[in-house]
Amino acid sequence: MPRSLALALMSLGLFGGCALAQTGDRPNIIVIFSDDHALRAVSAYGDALIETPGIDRIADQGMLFRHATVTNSICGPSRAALLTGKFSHLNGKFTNGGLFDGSQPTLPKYLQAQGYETAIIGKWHLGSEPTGFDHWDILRNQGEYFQPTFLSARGETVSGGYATDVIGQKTIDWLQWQRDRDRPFFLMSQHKSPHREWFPPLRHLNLYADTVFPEPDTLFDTYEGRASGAAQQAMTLAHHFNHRDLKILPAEAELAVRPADTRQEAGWRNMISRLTPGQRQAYRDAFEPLNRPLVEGSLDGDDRVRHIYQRYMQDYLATVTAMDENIGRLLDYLDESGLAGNTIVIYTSDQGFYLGEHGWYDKRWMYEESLHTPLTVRWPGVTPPGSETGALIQNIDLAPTLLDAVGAPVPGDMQGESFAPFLRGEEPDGWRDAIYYHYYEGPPAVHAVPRHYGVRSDRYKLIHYYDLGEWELFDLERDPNEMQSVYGNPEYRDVQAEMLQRLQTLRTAYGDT
Ligand code: SGN
Ligand code: CA
Repeated sequence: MPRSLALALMSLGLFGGCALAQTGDRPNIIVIFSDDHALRAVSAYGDALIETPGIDRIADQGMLFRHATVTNSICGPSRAALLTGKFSHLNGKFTNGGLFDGSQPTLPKYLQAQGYETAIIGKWHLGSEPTGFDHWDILRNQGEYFQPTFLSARGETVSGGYATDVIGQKTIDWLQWQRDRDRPFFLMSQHKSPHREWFPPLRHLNLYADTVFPEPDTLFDTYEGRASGAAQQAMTLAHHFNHRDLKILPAEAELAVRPADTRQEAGWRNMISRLTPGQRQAYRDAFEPLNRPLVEGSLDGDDRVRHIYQRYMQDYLATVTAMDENIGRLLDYLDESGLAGNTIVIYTSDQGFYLGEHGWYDKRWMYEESLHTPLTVRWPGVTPPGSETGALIQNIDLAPTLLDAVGAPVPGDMQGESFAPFLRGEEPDGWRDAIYYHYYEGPPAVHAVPRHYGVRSDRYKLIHYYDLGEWELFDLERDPNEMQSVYGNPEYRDVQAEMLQRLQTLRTAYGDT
């Protein structure tokens, strides 16, 4: 029902006393947010590695965004961009290190001012305590896959169970029992999955053990034809994927005596210490046969990488499946409770991820797989079901879009644009024709991806690795896998000049100088 009609009916007293009179018909909002979810692991995008019927329901009943991108492809900064509608250089969250400044205005604070009740459940990863949320129940730091510790205004609690299921259940519990039924709500339900080190739930330990996943064309990339950073990173399946990623658990006796020698090893020890001895044994039983060729060293060269790729996919995708099941459960609850009709549901992730493309895992680069993030939005009665757009969207657009959707003013200092017109089935005039990107967590940070900024149009991408003094230019139409930079190629002289100009224009417009 249009808001004006509801207000007219209310003024006639037709809704007097019922819940709708108090909430108006302003939509509730649920943002389901995951961590490191590649588009190739969402079947709504087509040609995916697995089926994700839960997420696909949102897309089938709403709109799919084929070019949703992030401004800085890493966890904390992505979350800050979503909350503030601003690039890192304005919201102050440049890398995963350091605390998010929670005193600044954010989407949940603006929604509170509109009378919304706000809540966040699950992974937060911004260091400082959440602000602008009436209810928060968050994982500490990266969080644990089993028996995770949650932090809330009341302190720390350990929840029994598998993080994805726990977050899924806490989300439904809040909707069912805890929220204020007289107010519209804004709820962020934020999964840890499918983050490294990809611990599947016990019910799915061997779900994909017999599946042979197709390899990406670029699995055996040699990194020629690009800036030097591509060859110097530390995120290859061949050389950097390790015993933790394969879930090679130490024997129980060894667990008690061997100290953790690195931060990563300490994190891993914490993670596996959360499993019960029985759960650890189930992991050993499930994965020992699968890991054996790698542990025994019976595979070499490409065959070894192929096996690692399959192992990686088995576990990564099983964590996606568990999350997708919980998304399905949440959508069922919305249907059963009658909330579905007046609730905007969004599924997105903090960024995409490499599933073997370029021989990699992880994210960070402005290359396509990690620049993009899945995004689908269901807005019943407004967004045409099964619709999609190829418009260039960024994560800073989410805050302005949601404020626009609830009829609130969009603050002038937000740098994103409302894409609500697309959701209403319109093609807005003058939508952006290029996006800007800036990644800051260069070496010696984990995975050794050089700092860079760049611009992407519908066809071209220009990247500047300013610590290396190197550039890349890609023609995405001819070279969708970004294997050969054409920077400096005379054939692209005009394109290069134009892209350099566009980059300068965006840097100036966004104030990143
Ligand atoms: C951990 C992971 C890295 C990952 C960062 C950031 N290593 O350090 O692979 O890039 O988190 O991820 S792990 O061995 O601890 O899993 S992010 O999603 O939080 O940005
Ligand atoms: Ca992430």
